[in-house]
Amino acid sequence: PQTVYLKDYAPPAYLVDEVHLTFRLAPTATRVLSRIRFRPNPESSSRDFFLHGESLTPIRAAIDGQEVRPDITEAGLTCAVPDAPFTWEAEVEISPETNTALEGLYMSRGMYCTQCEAEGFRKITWYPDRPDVMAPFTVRIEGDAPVLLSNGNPVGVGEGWAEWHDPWPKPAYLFALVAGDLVAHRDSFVTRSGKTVDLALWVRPGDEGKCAWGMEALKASMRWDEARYGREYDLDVFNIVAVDDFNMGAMENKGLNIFNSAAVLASPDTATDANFERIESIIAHEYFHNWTGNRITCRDWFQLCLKEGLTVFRDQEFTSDMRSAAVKRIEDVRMLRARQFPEDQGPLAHPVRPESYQEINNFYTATVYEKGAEVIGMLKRLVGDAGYSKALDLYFDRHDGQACTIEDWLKVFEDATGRDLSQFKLWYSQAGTPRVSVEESFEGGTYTLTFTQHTPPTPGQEEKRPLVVPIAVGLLSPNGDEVVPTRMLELTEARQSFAFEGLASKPVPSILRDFSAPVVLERAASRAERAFLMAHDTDPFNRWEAARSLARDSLIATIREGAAPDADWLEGLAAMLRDDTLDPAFRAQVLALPTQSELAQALADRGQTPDPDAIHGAVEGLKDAMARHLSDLAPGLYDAMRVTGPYAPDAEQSGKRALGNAMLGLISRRDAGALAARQYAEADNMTLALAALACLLRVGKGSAELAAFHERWKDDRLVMDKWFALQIAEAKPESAVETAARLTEHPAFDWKNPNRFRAVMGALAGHHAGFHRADGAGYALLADWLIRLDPVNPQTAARMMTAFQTWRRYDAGRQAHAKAALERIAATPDLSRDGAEMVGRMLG
Ligand code: BAL
Ligand code: ZN
Repeated sequence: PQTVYLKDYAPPAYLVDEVHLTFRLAPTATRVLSRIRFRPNPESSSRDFFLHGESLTPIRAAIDGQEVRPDITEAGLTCAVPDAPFTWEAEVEISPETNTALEGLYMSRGMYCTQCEAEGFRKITWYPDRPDVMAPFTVRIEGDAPVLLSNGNPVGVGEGWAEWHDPWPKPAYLFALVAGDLVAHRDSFVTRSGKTVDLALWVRPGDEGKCAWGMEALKASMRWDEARYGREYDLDVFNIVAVDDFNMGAMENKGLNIFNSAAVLASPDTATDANFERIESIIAHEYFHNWTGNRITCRDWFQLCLKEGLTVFRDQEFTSDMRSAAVKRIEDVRMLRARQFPEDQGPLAHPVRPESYQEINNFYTATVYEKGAEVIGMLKRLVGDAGYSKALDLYFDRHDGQACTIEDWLKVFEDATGRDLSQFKLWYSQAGTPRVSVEESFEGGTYTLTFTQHTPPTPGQEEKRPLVVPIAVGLLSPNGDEVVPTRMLELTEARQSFAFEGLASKPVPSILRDFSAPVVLERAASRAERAFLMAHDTDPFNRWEAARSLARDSLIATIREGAAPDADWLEGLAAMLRDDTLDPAFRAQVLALPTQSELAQALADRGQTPDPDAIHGAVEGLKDAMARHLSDLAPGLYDAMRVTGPYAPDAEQSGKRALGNAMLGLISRRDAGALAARQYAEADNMTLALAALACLLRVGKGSAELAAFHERWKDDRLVMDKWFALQIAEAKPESAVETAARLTEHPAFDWKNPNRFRAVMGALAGHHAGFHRADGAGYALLADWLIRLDPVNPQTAARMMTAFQTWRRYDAGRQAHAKAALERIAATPDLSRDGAEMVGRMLG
């Protein structure tokens, strides 16, 4: 396959002033008529006219009314055109019903819908399908569906047709069309300048009761973007549609967001608190793209982080404001470590702004999104809140309506703040997670911290340069008072010292507060010092982090030496749990242990080959120890966390349920699931029911409840995804593969539906000891299914191949099995470009 390089970027030869599309919908023979006004681009010296187009059946083409016969290839067409503005007209036929890849126009259970990012529009009609070609669109849809939607504002509607006009120039990847038998949950929003926007959330009949939360989240997002970023909505309508078959979480098409139904539909009895929080943040994310992505878009796909990193950062800020900033930061860092660090430390490592790709769909990664957001967060720390605001105002003023680059983005910060960002820019081009180590000294009242930074090599990047690393540090006195409040140190050299003067005694440092940079902090702090920080740090993130690192080290000591659980950590934990001044959601976070995959990486970092069974055993042992140590406390805390009154998925109630469910987890280790059975029987919401069912399965019970759950929810696809995933997640390591294999035989295992495929195969890949079973059965089962899915839906298959990215961490036996599985995928005839690139990088 062909590799595309950032360095080869060239501006488009032709620009588009206007697009008119007519769709005559039919499941296997939709006609798409296009009328596009082109003009030569004065910024380009090329006059080669090329339009992308894939899997299109040509019917006719004309220029300025004269029929033409373009040269058509698999990738698109070329044609002789006038050296002046002209009108291109074409008619093609496409088959939405047989489009299983879910890119372009496809059907999901009788409903037409589209997904055009990144390069799906070329499967709809011939077009310069690149983000730097922006144009206003007018769309006419003809079809027998009762609801016909596209981008922008409605222009007209009649029996069997509708017309839409989007006045804001946009790239083709933001095009959307939906047609089907849908019902609307409606509301409205008055913008700060007094304009009323009609809001609608479109769902299948029967799902009306799952819309209220998404709508509230939308209105909150609209309010927040006005208040925090001064960004107002710019159309008369805002539509969201829920779709069952969708590769991603959701898509920010202009004025017509399309959502995976899992990322928008929720009711208390079908969705957990975590689902509600995720929906709130995804609704916000897609809405925020209206300015960061749509009004200002990317020049090319290498700049993906320009819109994604920034929009993730904005949705993180939103959730922090709506809920608890400390808990949100902990959740985000947990996610970063679980998903982005392995990527950055393995064969799939790539910079936040990649420099080459074969298939852009493979770069919608945790690095581009989550590390991209961390880079924005660092920038904000370095320039301060006021500098950040000034830079963002300038960004919107200067670049509205443009397709931009990271250079444009950094330039607004330089112009707004006067700061030179040339070294900071390395964060965009240098892959890998930096390691920062610390030494300390204290002499004559001066306390000195000396930092050393080092980024290990990543594929294609052997040599790394020092980065600008903002390190937030506070100092505590030995009695727990904060003697130096948080100060932002800027580490710019490979080794650098920072002095704090005038101290009466040697302080205890709290380093990398609020996780001020996405690095691995290597610090040999004593257990006593970490226990002190766990009890006294004023920075909630570092309090959590101290507890977390003690738990991790306790587990590592058990795995390496069979050591008993760290008693100081257990005592510190008990003290935190008893502290009612602490937010229950925060206390629940303190109880969560590092993931088994993180422990495997921690062992590998210490030069030891991780044994998944030993890791699993140590985690189970520690949980048992927690259950014993906290046994006096757990029942009272469980009772205290009971929520009275009607269910609300807000921070307060969900925090209580999280801590109550954590207590249930501990109690059920000692009461053989008695309390869990009661909670399951009495639960009036999914958060309590699912947690109770998980506890039952964990202790080898719950088969009656599992059957009843199936009976009650067998017609609800989203709840059934939970039913599938839970059984695998809670299986013993030796039976996880068989559980997954058995579930693939279940009549409801609709493997072509991405949510259902992920529910089963994603759960298997997430079961560390089960997936990495010594006999390779986990690898083999996943490989079988990836090979089967690849020709049907390459994008979803390729994304799940990342389950193998850590394969080189393990012992020779496991490596041989994983390698054989990867080689089997690589050898599959007609493997997709998506899949070939992924396995190639992992085997490379
Ligand atoms: N743009 C793809 C989906 C998202 O990041 O919002
Ligand atoms: Zn996004």
